Amino acid sequence: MNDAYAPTPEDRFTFGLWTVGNPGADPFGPAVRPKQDPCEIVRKLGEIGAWGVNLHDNDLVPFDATPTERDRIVSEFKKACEESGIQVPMATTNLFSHPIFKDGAFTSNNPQVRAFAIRKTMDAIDLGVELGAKNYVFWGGREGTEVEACRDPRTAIQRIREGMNFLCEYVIDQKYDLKFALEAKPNEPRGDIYFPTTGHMLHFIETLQHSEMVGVNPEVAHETMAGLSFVHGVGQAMEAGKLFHIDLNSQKIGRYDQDFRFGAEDPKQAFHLVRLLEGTADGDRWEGSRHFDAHAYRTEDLDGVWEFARGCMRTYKILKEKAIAFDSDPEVQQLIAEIHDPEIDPLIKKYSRDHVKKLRALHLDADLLGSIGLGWERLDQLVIEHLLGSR
Ligand code: GCO
Ligand code: MN
Ligand code: MN
Repeated sequence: MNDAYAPTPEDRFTFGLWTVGNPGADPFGPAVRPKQDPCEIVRKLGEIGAWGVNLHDNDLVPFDATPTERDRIVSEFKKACEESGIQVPMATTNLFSHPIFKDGAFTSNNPQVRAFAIRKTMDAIDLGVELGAKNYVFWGGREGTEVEACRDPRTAIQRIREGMNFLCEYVIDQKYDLKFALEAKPNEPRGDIYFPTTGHMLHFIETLQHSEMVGVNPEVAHETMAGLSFVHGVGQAMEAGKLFHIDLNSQKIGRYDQDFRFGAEDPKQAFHLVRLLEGTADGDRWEGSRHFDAHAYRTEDLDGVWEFARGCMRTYKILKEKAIAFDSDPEVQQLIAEIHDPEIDPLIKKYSRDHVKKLRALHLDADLLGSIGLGWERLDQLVIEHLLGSR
């Protein structure tokens, strides 16, 4: 069957070992699905048409593996990836599961814990590079507090900066072709996590020694938890040339981190996101991985997991088709056509005394301008009609 929504390598769809491998445990109950072997996951990803797999160090190599065990596991995994045509575009470090990280990794008050975190990350970077990763994600899940009195937030920020500067130097010194992508989250598992949003991250990055090699990895669920527009956050990262990676999933506002199948909640926001990433309205297509950092509902068995994975990709491609149709709709184009005013445009683009003089002399009728309807009701109705398939 010729399926227009069948994923292709150009779609750049990736999943984490921890996402399709998620066994469904939550704080109130244990796993409901068997643990899947990483090589099996890779084979299955190949079958369903994904492009890549991403991993934390310990998704593949157990925390206490010996160097010999590590090498054996890695070489088997590489073989499975090659045989399945699966890339490893991103890797990351688990700096949150082991009790040593219970009060943070890079932000811990104990220098021994901070040293351990840096060393573990260097090893995990080596692993990622060995597997071919070009992006390295930092999600500071435990970098936060419940007891605010334990540390000055400025100290926490300085410690993370030192950690990032150290690890950037490590990558440069090793001559690795690797970029860092920082992932924000407002809370969970900590009461409050440092750098709660992508916007906080974007500023922090500019304070790093090698800011050119550091960008962001925004996640739908995390910005939605904070009640923010994900599309605006991603747009700002793209405009700054700092969107290095993206975590796609879905989430109801004001809840815990739900990590639902892409598009499961708020398909309208998902539509606007796909439209932005694919550049169907304006601007270039973003060429990075479309990574699904999500997992199947706890109600599912393994069949349900693969149904979930196919659903993420399929919904993305359906939304892409909708975005193309929407942006080629003449009525849409007419409604959002940019208004050009050859007299005014140059005046407000750049300050000069002459421009100030000309601006002051302009006749601008505030009441008239304020009385013009913009047609956004119609525009949004067109969004809905395209989405619901009646246009
Ligand atoms: C979460 C995060 C993680 C990270 C992953 C990679 O809230 O659990 O989104 O899934 O993305 O650890 O750094
Ligand atoms: Mn994530
Ligand atoms: Mn998440």
